[in-house]
Amino acid sequence: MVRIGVTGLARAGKTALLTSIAGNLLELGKGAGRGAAVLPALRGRLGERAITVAYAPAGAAGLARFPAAGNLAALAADPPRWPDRTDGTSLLALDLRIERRLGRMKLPARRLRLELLDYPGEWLLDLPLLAQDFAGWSAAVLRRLEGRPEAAAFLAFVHALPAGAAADEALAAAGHQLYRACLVALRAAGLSFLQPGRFLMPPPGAPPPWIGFFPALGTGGLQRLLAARFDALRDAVRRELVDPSFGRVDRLVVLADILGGLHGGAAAFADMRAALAAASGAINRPAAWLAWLDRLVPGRLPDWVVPWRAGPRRVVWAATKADHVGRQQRGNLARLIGTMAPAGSAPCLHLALASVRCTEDVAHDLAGRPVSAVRGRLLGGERAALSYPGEVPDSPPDDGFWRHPFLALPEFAPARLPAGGRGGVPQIGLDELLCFLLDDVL
Ligand SMILES: Nc1nc2c(ncn2[C@@H]2O[C@H](COP(=O)(O)OP(=O)(O)O)[C@@H](O)[C@H]2O)c(=O)[nH]1
Ligand SMILES: [Mg+2]
Repeated sequence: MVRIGVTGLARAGKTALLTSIAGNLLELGKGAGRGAAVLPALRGRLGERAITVAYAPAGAAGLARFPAAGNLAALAADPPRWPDRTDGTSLLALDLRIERRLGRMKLPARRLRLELLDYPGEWLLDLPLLAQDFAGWSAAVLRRLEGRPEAAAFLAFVHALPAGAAADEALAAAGHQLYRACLVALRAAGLSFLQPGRFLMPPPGAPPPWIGFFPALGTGGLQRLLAARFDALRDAVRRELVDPSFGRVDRLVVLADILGGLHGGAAAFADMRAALAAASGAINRPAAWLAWLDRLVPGRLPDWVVPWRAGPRRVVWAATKADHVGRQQRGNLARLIGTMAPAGSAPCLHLALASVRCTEDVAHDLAGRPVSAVRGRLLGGERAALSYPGEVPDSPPDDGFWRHPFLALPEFAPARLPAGGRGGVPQIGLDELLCFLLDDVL
């Protein structure tokens, strides 16, 4: 079994990616002639070996099933529609059967269960908490909030707290409400580095006992109460990482709408950059402190630390919705995410991805010079529109860039599926992504 976690900052395109993976793999499995144009690199990797792909029977994992068939029907509709928006976690499970041969002799087929877990992006930003203590985390958060209008009410509350305030449930609850409201407002303003992510996307079921805290810098009983709850949240995050239905992800795909961040302006982009840096730090250095513990008590560490100590075996950082820019710009986009989320020790791929490609590349004449633009149908219309949002920088841009802000990113509608669906879901980069993720098991 291969278990791939798919996560990303909000609205980054997780549903689109899982849907496109299902659509293209199912089409690839329909065999020669049909799926010839689908995922050519993966097809090449398989060589002469035939492959069949089917949805795996439900019920195995006790997780909601990803609605792949319904989503694919939306893309195949006339006119095509984007799949419905969903929150929460779900699992896409596919059974692959890959022919095996020894020379000319056929061996029993290889069976491979592929599980893709739609992991809330908000929770990704809770991983860095594992390496922080409450005081350090609070100081960092309060620094980030300083000067943001959305945080004014919460900051006023925190600054008015006496340093030695005693443990008081009403105070903790009031502060928590204000902090949560502040996170919601910041998310609405387009920011993504919002911690704890579980305040915005709580786990299913009754509110957990750790929920009532907020970042604060005191010395008294209240501070100790808040810190204890922060520690309880970290324990919950740790437990989840090894939950049999939820954790034990051995490959990870992290999606980020970098183009959206560029479009959002200097502050939104800086926030996205900080969020990616924190996430990649947590993924790449799963636990320097565990390596240290390891030396102290070799072979004695409890089971839960093992997968996390190892970290994911393969990591992909993908800049999504890359069909908003022309081919030349997509190279820069992949390099840009590479500088924002550097590789760790595990094999790592940075790429520009469009899970559901909505546009075609066209050369556009800009003041007598050809630039690489794209053309696609706008959402809610029949009209094809041309778009040239500007140059994508290949590293985080300096002040000069923000003086000529990145132009609008139109919302495109999905294109009609080529060859009545027999060409799979049009995409950019998906073939490369799957080859990389599955390279060692194919
Ligand atoms: N042009 C384009 N838009 C995309 C693509 N993937 C996602 N989107 C847009 O982003 C929206 C959110 O994507 P979704 O997959 O629902 O994001 P999620 O919240 O991470 O699951 C979609 O409704 C589309 O409008 C893509 O490959 N190309
Ligand atoms: Mg989704």
